[in-house]
Amino acid sequence: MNILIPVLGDQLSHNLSALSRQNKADCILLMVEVDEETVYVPHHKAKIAYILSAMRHHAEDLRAAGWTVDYIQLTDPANSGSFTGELARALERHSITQVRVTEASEWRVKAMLDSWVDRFDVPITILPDDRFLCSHGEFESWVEGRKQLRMEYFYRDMRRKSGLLMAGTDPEGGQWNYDSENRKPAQRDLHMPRPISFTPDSMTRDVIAMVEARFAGNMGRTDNFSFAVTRADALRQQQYFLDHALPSFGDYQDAMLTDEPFLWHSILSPYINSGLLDPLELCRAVEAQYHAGKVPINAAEGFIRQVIGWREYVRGIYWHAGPDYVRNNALDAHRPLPEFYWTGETKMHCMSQAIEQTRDHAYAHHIQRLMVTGNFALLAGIDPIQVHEWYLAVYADAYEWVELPNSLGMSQFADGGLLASKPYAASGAYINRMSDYCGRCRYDVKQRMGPDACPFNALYWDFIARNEDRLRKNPRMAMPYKNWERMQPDDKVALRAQAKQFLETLG
Ligand code: FAD
Ligand code: DLZ
Ligand code: SF4
Repeated sequence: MNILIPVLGDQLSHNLSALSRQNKADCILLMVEVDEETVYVPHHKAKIAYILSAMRHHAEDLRAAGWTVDYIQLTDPANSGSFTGELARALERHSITQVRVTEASEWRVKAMLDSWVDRFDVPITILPDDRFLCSHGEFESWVEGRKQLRMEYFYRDMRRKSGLLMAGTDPEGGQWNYDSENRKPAQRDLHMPRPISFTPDSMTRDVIAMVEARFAGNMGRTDNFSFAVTRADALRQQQYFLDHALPSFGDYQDAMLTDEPFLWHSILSPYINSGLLDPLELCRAVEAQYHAGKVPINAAEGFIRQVIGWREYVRGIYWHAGPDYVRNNALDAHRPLPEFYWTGETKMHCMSQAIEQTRDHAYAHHIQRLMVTGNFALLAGIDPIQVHEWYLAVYADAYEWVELPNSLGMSQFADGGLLASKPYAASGAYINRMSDYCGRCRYDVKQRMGPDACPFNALYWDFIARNEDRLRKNPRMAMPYKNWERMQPDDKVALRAQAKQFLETLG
């Protein structure tokens, strides 16, 4: 045996590039649970439990497939606490002539892997991660010569490249994008699908006990832990989604309902991002459901757009924008993140719903992240780094490459429009249209002024006024600025005073 292959916590795929075409008898796979990964943000307890349990189960699967796996647990007394320290120890334990590793998914870990090349006296090969449709080079070629980077055009190229939902050179159904058919509000439905609840086995229970002991102060619950932690179970959730939720996914993609955290969403992102599920295989299965006449085009296209469109696009933006992307603060927002983001203790029903389900399930769907918690932070002028660190901590699917462009770019417009053509800023009317939250709220979504007024309303106009110099020239913001201009000066002053008064209560 002479090849050492580190397998990171988001590389839990049997077809990982570092493993490809290797003779199993020549290789030792190294998997390590390390402090530095568990503390770079205060991860949700269920997120840590999910990743570590999925790692332990994957190590078993790899062994069953004939690989030798050297696995170091977090509580191992000799554990150095870092990927680099564990590589050094493994090189001492084994007689190794080369190291192969699939590239890291984020800048922080990339810098670490790059440093190994000079640091260790053994050849180190870093391979591209080919679990994505678009390579780094391909994305850079797409960027070249473009004034604006817009997801829609990138997505069309990915459709052509993958052949997904294509009828020759034309899009299936005649349209590239059925987004306008993805915006129905939902009605409560007794037959609504629920994600499968996987009962923790003894390995997962051990991890949960360790997490509860070691990360007691972190946000979240584990007593209701029900994630799949193996590829086999993740495939069961995939099949459940295809059969039960996908048919209505398109219609209700943007909808929100009280005490219904999952609706018709797939709840597959933790499995896709850690490697248990293959995104392209999933998209082909979605396409097959469409061709079999089991799901409408707006569902199949809507889903495939999220995966080969948005997911690939945000990864491209992350690497294109560089390691300093995180420092962007185009709207000059500096307010600290309110404490209720961690507790859910707020009278705004939409916010408490989104945050409480985040605490309970390490999950919120896209519109809750973008138009409730994200929108509130944007309107209130919360420091984008604090917003980013919150999203990175609290969701089971959160890794910086996918979370940062979504939070800092799409939701906070802190990159000044590199990713999104306009800020996703909205008053209470949007939340009222897409949910049943407002009917159950202490505030009145129709009021703009006074103690019962929905805070989103005055905050929205305050955001518009505060950012006039930065946003007025954006053609997609013409309408809000026209409406702001039409308002009576006294109303403008009163709205801004109402917003100021509310913001002061945030502490
Ligand atoms: P579905 O609604 O069933 O969608 C299907 C799949 O499409 C998802 O599993 C995911 O793989 C992909 N997808 C959908 N939208 C996006 C998107 N905008 N970017 C990338 N992939 C997408 N997604 C993450 O995977 N990790 C994150 O850390 C993350 N942070 C986010 C932060 C903010 C502020 C916002 C607005 C969005 C974020 N997203 C993130 C995108 C999206 O919210 C989640 O992918 C989705 O909610 C996951 O739930 P699901 O699997 O049920 O998704
Ligand atoms: C998120 C995470 C956590 C909490 N713990 C570990 C760990 O102990 N070991 C590991 O290999 N990976 C972990 N991860 C996922 C890593 O942060 C992720 O694989 C890196 O970000 C790779 O870029
Ligand atoms: Fe949220 Fe305002 Fe509706 Fe209350 S009234 S749920 S605060 S949007």
